Amino acid sequence: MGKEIIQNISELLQQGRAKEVQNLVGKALEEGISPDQILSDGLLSGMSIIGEKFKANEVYVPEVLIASRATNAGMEVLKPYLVDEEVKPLGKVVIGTVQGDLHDIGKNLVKIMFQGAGFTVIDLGIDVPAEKFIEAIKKEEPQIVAMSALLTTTMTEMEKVIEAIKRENLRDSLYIMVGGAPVTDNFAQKIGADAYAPDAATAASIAKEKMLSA
Ligand code: B1M
Repeated sequence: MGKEIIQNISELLQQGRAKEVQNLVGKALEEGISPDQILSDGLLSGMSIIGEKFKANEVYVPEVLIASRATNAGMEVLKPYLVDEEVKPLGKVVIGTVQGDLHDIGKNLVKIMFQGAGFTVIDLGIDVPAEKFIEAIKKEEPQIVAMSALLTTTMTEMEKVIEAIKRENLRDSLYIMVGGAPVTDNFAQKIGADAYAPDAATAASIAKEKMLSA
């Protein structure tokens, strides 16, 4: 039964049926299926199938977009189960997808994992220019800045944000983390970030370790 629901979540998500995905995620939780399993085998696995089809030109941007909306809708239902409200606050994170980039599923997942680890997260959204990062850093005084990029053409924006942070003399007080499919550890080092994380859970655990050792 559990396997069937998970399979249905993945299939409905690929069809972009957000409301039904939300309902099924709720039902799966009621049936005692773990939030982690719903996330990885239902939502992310469905999104990854869409990604493969997109790459093979079997589906196009509109289909990917509605599937993404369904993924984000499903993640909203899961969020309270992935975030423990009782966790002691660890610090503040400013997060955003860099300028020119509209991908937000990975960024949203990183946000949820940060919240789950006890961070307060200020989410600047997508297509965030360097000036907006600077403005938020000055206003919110976070310990961590996290940037996401999904395109090879936008990952270079991360360096621009870091340069702007340095120009504003804010670099020393910040731990800068980067991630997203085209980003690598090498790239992170090259642009002067403090850490690269390949996935959302690793991002949260690196950030947590950093705060606990500070
Ligand atoms: Co786009 N897209 N897309 N797309 N899209 C990719 C990224 C692509 C790889 C597809 C492909 O061709 N195979 C390709 C990029 C090629 C490249 O540059 N190398 C691509 C392209 C080309 C484009 C357009 C240019 C297409 C077009 O218009 N012709 C266009 C660009 C728009 C723009 O941004 N300006 C575009 C548009 C879109 C949609 C809007 C339709 C939609 C996004 C909707 C949304 O996000 N709300 C979309 C989607 C959904 C994808 C794919 C299919 C899925 C991305 C995703 O959400 N994955 C993607 C193909 C793929 O990745 N297989 C693709 C699931 C998500 C959980 O993974 O975001 O990688 P991800 O996050 C991971 C890690 O990377 C990490 O944690 C997460 C997992 O735990 N992580 C971080 C992410 N951010 C982090 C930050 C951190 C740490 C870790 O900070 C510390």
